[in-house]
Amino acid sequence: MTTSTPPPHLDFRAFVDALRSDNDLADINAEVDPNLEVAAVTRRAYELQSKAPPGAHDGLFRILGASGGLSSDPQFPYRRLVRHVGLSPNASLGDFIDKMLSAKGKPGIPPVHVETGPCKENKLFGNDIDLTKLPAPLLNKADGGNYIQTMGINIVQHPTKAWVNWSIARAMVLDKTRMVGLIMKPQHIARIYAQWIESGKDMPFAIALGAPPIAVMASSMPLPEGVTESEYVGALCGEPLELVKCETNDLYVPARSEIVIEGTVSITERAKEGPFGEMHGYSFLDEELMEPIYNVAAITYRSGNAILPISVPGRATGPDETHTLIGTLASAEIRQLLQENGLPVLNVFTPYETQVIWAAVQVDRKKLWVLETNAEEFCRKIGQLVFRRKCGMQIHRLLIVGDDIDPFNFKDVIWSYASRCRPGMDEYHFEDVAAYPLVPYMSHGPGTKLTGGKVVANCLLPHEYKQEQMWVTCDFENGYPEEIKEKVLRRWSDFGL
Ligand code: JRK
Ligand code: MN
Repeated sequence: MTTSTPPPHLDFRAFVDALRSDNDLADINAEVDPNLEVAAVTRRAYELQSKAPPGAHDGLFRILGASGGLSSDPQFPYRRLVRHVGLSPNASLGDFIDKMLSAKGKPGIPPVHVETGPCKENKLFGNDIDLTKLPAPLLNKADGGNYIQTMGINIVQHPTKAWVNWSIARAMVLDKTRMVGLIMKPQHIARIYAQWIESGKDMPFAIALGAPPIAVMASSMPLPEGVTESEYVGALCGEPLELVKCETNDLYVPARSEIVIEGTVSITERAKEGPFGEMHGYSFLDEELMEPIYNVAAITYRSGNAILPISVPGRATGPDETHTLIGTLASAEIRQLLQENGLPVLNVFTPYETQVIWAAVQVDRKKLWVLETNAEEFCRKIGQLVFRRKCGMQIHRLLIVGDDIDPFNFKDVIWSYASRCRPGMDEYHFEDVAAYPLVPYMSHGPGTKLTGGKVVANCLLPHEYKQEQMWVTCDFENGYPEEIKEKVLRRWSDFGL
């Protein structure tokens, strides 16, 4: 193990310290109840974009909420997010996406195995394990259980291949030694779990809570099947991650994790999971999911009151990690997919205002002309690519916009959709593709639940496929010559404005 203090993107505790020095963290030393109160504080913090609230508790762990929420500094709203990957606080969402894609095409850098690390400072086995004594928070009054796992990395390995998958998938406490968690197709954890069922053996797992922030990001990104996320992180950092072996199985976890829960996921036993307040802002009362049981064999944790990170998903009036991570990282992967297929796409983004159900695809119009295509052909091609891939799973509406539109600016996106996309003729429907069953109009709407309900909306006028735009945009920026604009700006305060 290296002894020098690692940078914030490689160490969760250094990350917490960085937020504190950014004046973007509220240290709460008063006791806060994990039964709804911790979550209510966190949810309000997302919505008001106030500092990230860690709550103290008399139990084993401290709690950090809203680690991926928008920051309290209106000048740098994405500061907390870009801190995860070692970018400077003023980095934009576009810079963040560029960073997450920067290891594409590079060989992965496999992690190094170290003897021990901070996560091994304390160990609990057998009768000492009692999940019900941990401050696992109840996140919403309709929830069916206390969710200990909302921001940890779920680590599993394919039973016969070298592929080790890292992802985030929720899990709630069932009793002293058991949890139950969502294992949903087509996620990689579900693909690997299906292979364990085939093999007839329970699936070893580890959940690393308070893991290196850059690893949390890669775990929330829909990297292609077979990619070992820890190797992608190594390539992103230009150096290997340090991992340490689990106590009770052969998996490896980031040595600098706050808390590690390990054991096996049963291939036969299931229990009721949820209701859970999900990423679209609903906790459905009729949720009747039966999901696999996680049997816990050991818990290890860092000394000095280990920190349990939590996410409290909800309405994106206050964007939380299910929007800032899931949406932004899906945007990155979709951009990569379209660009590697030779399409003239500059950027892709899932506006938080749409609960990350929509993605705006920004097209380089000059390069579009060269393709000699039209709306129908172009939109169908993009829909076929995105809606048939796992990275497009969560997206139900793709908006094809021109390069006069900033996809990160929702006012731009909604203006082009409202004014350039003719209802009916400019909409290309996909009813034979896999749906995202968590979207409320799929789970609780009319029609089939598992397929369809997706559309590509063409927000380019027909002539934009061939030539320069035939309009002048009527705003201050575009509607006036430079000398008039300069004059107005010069005289602005004289006018008493
Ligand atoms: C799931 C879910 C989740 C957070 N995917 N993701 C973040 C991401 N099940 C879940 C989830 N949870 C997720 C949450 O399959 O329970 C950041 C805070 C998204 C995945 C992502 O992590 C990865 O799609 C998957 O790319 O990895 P690969 O590509 O390797 O398969 C739930 C909420 C929490 C835990 C807060 C999910 C959630 C959809 C939900 O309930 O809304
Ligand atoms: Mn994966």
